[in-house]
Amino acid sequence: MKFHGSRNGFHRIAAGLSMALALTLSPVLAVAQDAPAAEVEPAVEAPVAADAAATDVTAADAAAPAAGSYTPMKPTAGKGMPVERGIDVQDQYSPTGDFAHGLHIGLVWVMAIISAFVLLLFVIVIVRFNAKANPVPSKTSHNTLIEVVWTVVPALILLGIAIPSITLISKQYKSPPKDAITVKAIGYQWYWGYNYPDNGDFEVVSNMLKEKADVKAGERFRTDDDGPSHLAVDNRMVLPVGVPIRLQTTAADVIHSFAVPSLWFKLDAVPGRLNEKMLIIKEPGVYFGQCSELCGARHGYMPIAIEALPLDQFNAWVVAQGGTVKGAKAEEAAAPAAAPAAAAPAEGEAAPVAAEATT
Ligand SMILES: [Cu+2]
Repeated sequence: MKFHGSRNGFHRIAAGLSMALALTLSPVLAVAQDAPAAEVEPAVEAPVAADAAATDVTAADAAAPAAGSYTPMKPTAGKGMPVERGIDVQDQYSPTGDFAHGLHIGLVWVMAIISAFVLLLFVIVIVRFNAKANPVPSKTSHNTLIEVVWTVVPALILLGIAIPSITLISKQYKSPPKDAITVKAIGYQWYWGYNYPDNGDFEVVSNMLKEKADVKAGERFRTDDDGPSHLAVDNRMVLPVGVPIRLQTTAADVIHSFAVPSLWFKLDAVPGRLNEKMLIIKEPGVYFGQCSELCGARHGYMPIAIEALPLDQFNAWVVAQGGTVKGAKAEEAAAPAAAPAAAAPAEGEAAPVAAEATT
């Protein structure tokens, strides 16, 4: 009977292992199946861009002279991205992230001190109270003082951890103010769409950039100016710096999760639901993240790249995308955008953006 039981156990382990192997291999197989489908992707982009232009004709007009105003920012090595041999949380660029990082460091110290203390007690017991060193053991069964201490001290430690933990939770769920800029991240299988309802309701479609070896001649591929491999995208989510953003997430097909570690932001994107959280970005930069909910075969190939710009540059980018700026007329909004365009002649990179917006 016992033997039979252990055989069952063996079967269970074997089944588990083969399941794990199948899961490990499935992305590879799925990618292989997906290859022809990937070519269709650009077609998805075209109608969206056309839509954005069609809904706001004046904005599209304004976009034409502003074509050269936006040049994608070069990411800073090690900022807003994972670093080689990194063992700590990524450096934080949001106020909540700063608080959370401080708490994380504090908790690591609490854990280290408690672990060292327990190890010390073990060593004392092993050395001083083994059968050889202490042949006649004490028969003490109660010590009120020790019992009170080992109950009260851990309770105080837990209380000390609970206060900043609950503070962090409340910071993470703080509602954005009414005048916050709303941006909606929509998860698709397997890319992201960024919708700007406060800025003329245009949508940016963001796909991962492939490596040079993986694209056909003439197709765009990733360079170091775009960002690290598997994190760089063709069109980034552009956000303003220093102002509260109402970042909403939803999905069109299955559950995705919008996560950017260096901004301490993670929020599930659920079909039929609109989740929202406030985000404040402290300084300009490019911040990378990934979908963090296992969403299907190409789950690992839908990175997130946020480019944070000062508010005036963000507004100029909005106008260049064919959007509108809140509280400003189209001409006024176009003016700051047109100025840098005149100063810096359009680079090759910026041209396709303009073409997309006007087609
Ligand atoms: Cu996903």
